[in-house]
Amino acid sequence: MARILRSASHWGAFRMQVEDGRLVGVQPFEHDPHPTPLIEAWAEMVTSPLRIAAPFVRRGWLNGDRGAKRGEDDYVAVDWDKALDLVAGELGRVSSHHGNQAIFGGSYGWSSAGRLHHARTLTHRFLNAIGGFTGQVTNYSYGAAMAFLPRVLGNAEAIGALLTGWDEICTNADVMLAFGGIPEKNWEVISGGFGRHLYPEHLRQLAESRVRVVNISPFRRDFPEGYPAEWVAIRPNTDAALVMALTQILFAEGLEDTAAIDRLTVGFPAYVAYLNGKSDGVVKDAAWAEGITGVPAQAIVALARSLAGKKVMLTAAWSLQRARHGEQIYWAIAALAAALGQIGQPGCGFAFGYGSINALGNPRYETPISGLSTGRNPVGIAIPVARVADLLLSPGETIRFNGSSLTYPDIRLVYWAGGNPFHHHQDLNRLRRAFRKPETVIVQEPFWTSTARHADIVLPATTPVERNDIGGSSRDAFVLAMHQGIAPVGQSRNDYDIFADLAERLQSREAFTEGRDETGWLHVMWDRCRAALGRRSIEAPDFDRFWEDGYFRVPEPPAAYTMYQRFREDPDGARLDTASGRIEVFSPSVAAMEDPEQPGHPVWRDPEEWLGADLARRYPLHLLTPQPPRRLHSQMEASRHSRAGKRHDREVVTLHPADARARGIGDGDMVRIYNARGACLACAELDDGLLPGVARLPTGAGFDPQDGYLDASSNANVLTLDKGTSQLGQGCAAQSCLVEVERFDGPLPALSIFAPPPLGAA
Ligand SMILES: Nc1nc2c(c(=O)[nH]1)N[C@H]1C(S)=C(S)[C@@H](COP(=O)(O)OP(=O)(O)OC[C@H]3O[C@@H](n4cnc5c(=O)[nH]c(N)nc54)[C@H](O)[C@@H]3O)O[C@H]1N2
Ligand SMILES: Nc1nc2c(c(=O)[nH]1)N[C@H]1C(S)=C(S)[C@@H](COP(=O)(O)OP(=O)(O)OC[C@H]3O[C@@H](n4cnc5c(=O)[nH]c(N)nc54)[C@H](O)[C@@H]3O)O[C@H]1N2
Ligand SMILES: [Mo]
Repeated sequence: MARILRSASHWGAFRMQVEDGRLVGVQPFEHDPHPTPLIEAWAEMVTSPLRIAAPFVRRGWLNGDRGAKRGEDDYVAVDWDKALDLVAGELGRVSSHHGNQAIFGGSYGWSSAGRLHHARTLTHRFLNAIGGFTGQVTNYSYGAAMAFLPRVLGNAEAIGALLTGWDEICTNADVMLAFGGIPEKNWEVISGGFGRHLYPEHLRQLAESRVRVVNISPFRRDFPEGYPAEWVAIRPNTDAALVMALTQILFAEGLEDTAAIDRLTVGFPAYVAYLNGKSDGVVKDAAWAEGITGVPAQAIVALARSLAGKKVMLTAAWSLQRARHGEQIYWAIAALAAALGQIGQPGCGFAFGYGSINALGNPRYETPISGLSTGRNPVGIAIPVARVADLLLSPGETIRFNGSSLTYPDIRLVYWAGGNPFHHHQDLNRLRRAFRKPETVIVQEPFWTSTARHADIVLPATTPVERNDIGGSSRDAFVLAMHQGIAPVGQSRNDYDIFADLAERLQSREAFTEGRDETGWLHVMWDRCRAALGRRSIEAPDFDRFWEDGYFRVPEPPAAYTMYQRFREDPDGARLDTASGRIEVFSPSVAAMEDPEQPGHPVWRDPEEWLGADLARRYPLHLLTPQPPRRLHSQMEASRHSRAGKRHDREVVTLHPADARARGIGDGDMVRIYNARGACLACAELDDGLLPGVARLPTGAGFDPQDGYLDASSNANVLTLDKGTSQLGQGCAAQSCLVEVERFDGPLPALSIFAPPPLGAA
């Protein structure tokens, strides 16, 4: 019997139907109860016209232009030997003339599922093998929290690791406050590939439980329709003020849990003094919070009182900290949970991101599958990911980051594989200027993305269905065999092989490959996984059997898990990894940064671009740029499934009917969204479940720059703010963004993003 061919993506595992060497269709993984139709995009997209057919070099670069026309030029096909010689030559030149810190290889991005062929990991491994590079730390998802939360909680597990289980919440909690809701669209994906979409089960369990759910968000549909949830409509970026008022009320009314505060935290008095206005004369009470959040004071008081004495779970979407001063909301939530007294009690306390990604709150599978190590970076310089444009534009400038100083090196060469900065970064017109600064930009990609169109040398990479790999995530029960279904499309090659051949040219092949090829590494990866399972007394088969079976299922662990339970039971024996061993409501190490923005406890700082700003008179709508429901970021944007969510190939922007009426915009009208940084086009959808004054435009549309200002497509990041969350976290602050919207009656400009750029003859 022919083996079933299987593969996996960040949006789920699937089986491949291959006929005559072509991928003609896919079927969902048989154990996935709720597969997403996005998996069907594979059959369509692997041979899409947007695949990069061969290695290409930008014509102007070949003729000596070092960046001026980057992003506008045509491309010339070259053979692989020539392309690799050019790339190796440039790496060697920059390394010997300027040092390896002049090579920027952070290469942020999700790339593809599959742990071996993870392009970003391989980029780092390769660049380390040739002497290192300037890298990137933290991430776009929760960078602000990731940087500073360890100072307050001892680690960053509360954002991404194994969270308090849904079972525990549904069985034990009375109330769940969900800041940013629990939007079902985000549960399509997990990084690395996975077997099961379980969110509808969790949601049903929640609906059938007696848990009172409160969705605190500018958007009612952030909690799925048809499920019981109260909606508290709040102005974007103001949640910290609401949480501070809730905490202030608990203390003012003597409702706080003094015993838990004493046992689990340090530093409450300084915070309470601030809440009571001792340090700045402003009492952070309900009336104060109403002025900022738009939530009526009476409702705030009622909400605070309704929490006291109840078993409460507090959660917030990751989006809340992708805003100016986004650190504060997470810190304030941890403090509120401490004041309520239930941290570590079954199903209670706080944890971030239940609505942000699939599998948070699953049982603790801890599936032990991992890929290659990146090795050590001898350069030792890394910027916070979202400071990429600053890095390129301002060599020599020094910034503060999480208590340290960092000076930007002078970048001469950029190498990107597995990410799309012209999707993920903010203020793209500025990023475009930044991308014109280095001497050489190398991009390795399967598709003609906006980033590939800003490269000098473009190397075509395979997709997962063209190679063998092993996928999986620690939060899901399945280790997944990923079989090669078809031959590489066009002249594309695996990232691994590209790097191995480049390493060869730079005398580092052995360091990169350790003498192994794809098959050799897959055996090593499986054997490590099998050994780790064995240490937990879980028996797994040998490689051949695993490969034939197509997956291995990790047995169900005990479901009950609540974060901080051991710490609560024994705060001295199971100390947190903070300076005090406790939750630091006041952090001496943050206070010692002498940053005027950070007194050392949670603090309200106005996010500058928000509905309370002076700028809102000119740009009166707060633009939220959520994750797209029909794709992963920019991936598969050109597929039928993604395009079916567009109108006239533009994204849908959601507006409140009153805001639309005031601007003469009707449902289905085309609009131009603009601010001082840029403009783009979208199609209006009216929804009275959105707070007036707010607009929502999903990310992930291609970038089709016209004139340094207008994007002919709907890329939200031409509008967003390119500024760190603060000197503490330096995270992405995309959700702090004001815009104006007007009806667009003109003819729609032609889009170039759904066809390759001009490809000329040499
Ligand atoms: N305005 C705004 N912007 C945001 C956000 C927001 O909320 N608002 N969210 C941010 C967040 S959380 C994130 S994580 C980022 C995501 O940003 P990215 O991760 O950069 O976005 P992707 O579109 O997933 O880019 C992955 C790229 O890898 C390529 N790729 C896939 N497989 C392979 C492979 O095998 N080899 C190679 N070489 N390439 C491959 C894909 O074709 C794609 O171009 O966006 C951020 N940007
Ligand atoms: N389908 C799909 N799912 C995805 C992704 C994808 O591209 N496609 N990307 C994945 C990735 S990389 C990540 S990091 C996660 C991100 O997960 P999140 O950051 O949670 O996702 P968002 O969609 O940006 O935001 C969730 C909701 O928060 C609300 N919100 C925004 N700002 C505020 C605010 O200031 N206050 C309040 N109360 N609410 C606010 C918005 O209405 C939004 O719908 O999503 C993952 N899931
Ligand atoms: Mo993310």
